[in-house]
Amino acid sequence: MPTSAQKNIVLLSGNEAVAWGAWAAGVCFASGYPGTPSTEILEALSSFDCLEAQWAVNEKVAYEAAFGACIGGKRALTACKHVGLNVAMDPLMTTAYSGVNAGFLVVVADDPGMFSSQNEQDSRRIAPFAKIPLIEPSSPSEAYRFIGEAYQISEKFDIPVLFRITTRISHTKESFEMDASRQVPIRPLDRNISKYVMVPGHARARHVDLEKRLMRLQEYSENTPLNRAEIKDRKIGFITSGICALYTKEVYPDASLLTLGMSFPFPINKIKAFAKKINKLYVIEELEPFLEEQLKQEGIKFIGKKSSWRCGELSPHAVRQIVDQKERDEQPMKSRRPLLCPGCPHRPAFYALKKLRYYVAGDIGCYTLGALEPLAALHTQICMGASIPFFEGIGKSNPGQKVVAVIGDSTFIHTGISGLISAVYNNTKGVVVIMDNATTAMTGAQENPSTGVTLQGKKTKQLVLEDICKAAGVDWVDVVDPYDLKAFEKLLKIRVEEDKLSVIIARHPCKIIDPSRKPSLKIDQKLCKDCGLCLKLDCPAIIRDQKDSLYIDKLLCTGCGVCLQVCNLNAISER
Ligand SMILES: Cc1ncc(C[n+]2csc(CCOP(=O)(O)OP(=O)(O)O)c2C)c(N)n1
Repeated sequence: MPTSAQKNIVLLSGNEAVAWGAWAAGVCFASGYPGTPSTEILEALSSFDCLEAQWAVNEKVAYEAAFGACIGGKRALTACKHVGLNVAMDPLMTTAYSGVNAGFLVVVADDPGMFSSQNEQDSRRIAPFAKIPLIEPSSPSEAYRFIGEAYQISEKFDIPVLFRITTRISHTKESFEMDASRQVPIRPLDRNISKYVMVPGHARARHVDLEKRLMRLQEYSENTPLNRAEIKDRKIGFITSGICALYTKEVYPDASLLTLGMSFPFPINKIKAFAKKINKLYVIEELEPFLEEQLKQEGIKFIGKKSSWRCGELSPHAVRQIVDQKERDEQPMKSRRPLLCPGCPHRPAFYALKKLRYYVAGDIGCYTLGALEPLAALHTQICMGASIPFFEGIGKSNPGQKVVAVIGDSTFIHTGISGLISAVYNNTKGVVVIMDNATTAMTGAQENPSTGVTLQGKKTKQLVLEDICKAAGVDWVDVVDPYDLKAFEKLLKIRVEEDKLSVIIARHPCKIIDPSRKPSLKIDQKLCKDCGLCLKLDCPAIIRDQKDSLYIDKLLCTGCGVCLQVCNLNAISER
């Protein structure tokens, strides 16, 4: 939001800057699926009434809906985290061939250091693979400015543009002057069949055309001010991109610097010209040696980083160490142990699963924390939607082993439904638990089709999970409140013993969206024998005092009553 009427000085995070940049560039349609660190881009776009901003069920659908808007003649955008881009790879690869009508941006937020991700893939490599240009801002203000430029590139060269940021840019705030005016360039709906119907005959021609477009983009990359050389001290110089440009500037303010805001197609002549002027040339980049490899190919002499720096995030300190040719020596970051919130409905479900000693094929969401001690009741988590297919494969390869799949409501809708249909089709037996907390909690409680509300707060048709499961052909579909531990455990035991495929929907709203509380509980010290059973719930409200006795923290306790059901000695009661 502008904070000064005269100068429009704003303080924005990188994600907000992307949204404002897109707004100023006339974006009319934006679609995404939540994923840290990219989530706030769509959330910020949702506040503009002049455009359509949507959560899609997954990144592939988001990409395709936004691309549809681009064919329709409106500037469009899709945003996701790095692993989300993997889900959207299918349309991404072929829309490079077809090209665009109105401008189309794919904003991807990588997560070096894996603050909230299952891998730290370097999405820059996707640009040459998909043959699309790559834009990398190094700050929120650049993110704002580069968006407009990226749309022009997309339209001029008839191509989707990959706009890559990282956690540090997404979540860092910068104050800068913003030209808060909006221009909306619109094109007519494109009816060019040979461009948008990628049958082999058309696609062959579009591939040839894509190579020509890339050659023109190469020339553009050599001359664009997005790639900027600052010649200062010629004894030492750096080639860098993204947030690393800021780190390098901070540590070596007097050095020469070539910052690549458009790092694919690689501006090789500009780089050669820069390298010639510099005595000692360094390449500073996070994760993969993406720039280094290009320089090596061209025989340009430079000093790069040791391979230990391929893992994890960089920092100004890291830049100094890379220049000193040191190995990464940082100790792993000490962080607070993650755990489920007090009153989280996932907790009792995992308590029961652990007690029954089933093998649990898990998925990604808050419920993945069920893998941590003392619950330790979730045995796999690789990518979104993998739980049900894993459950199928593990069960079929281990007859006799009781295997259960566990998946959240948002993840089920994302890519779980297809796994369930496949399990039904292939005569799979066993129990799938859908942990329905009525929100996408992991990424900050976003709406999804089962909540019946859109990103822009409009009421919509609510997806009924039990109807979907029944329609998929599941034999038994039950709904149970996991707060009722006994009922949940009993049902689970019954269904696991049956030679059928069943779904149990463990339904209770997340405490973030329903912060209501009951009176807090207390432990009667006279009855408590410190057997440790309640501690197995891993509830943050159950704490040891200085005398080593257990007590329940009044402020943290939500009164969910799960510990009360677990205690065999009736030592827990209402306050
Ligand atoms: C492909 C992909 N997209 C997005 C994410 C980010 N993400 C992780 S879990 C999750 C959804 C969690 O919601 P839900 O399944 O309802 O479980 P909850 O957190 O509410 O327990 C999201 C969006 C991801 N890890 N991978």
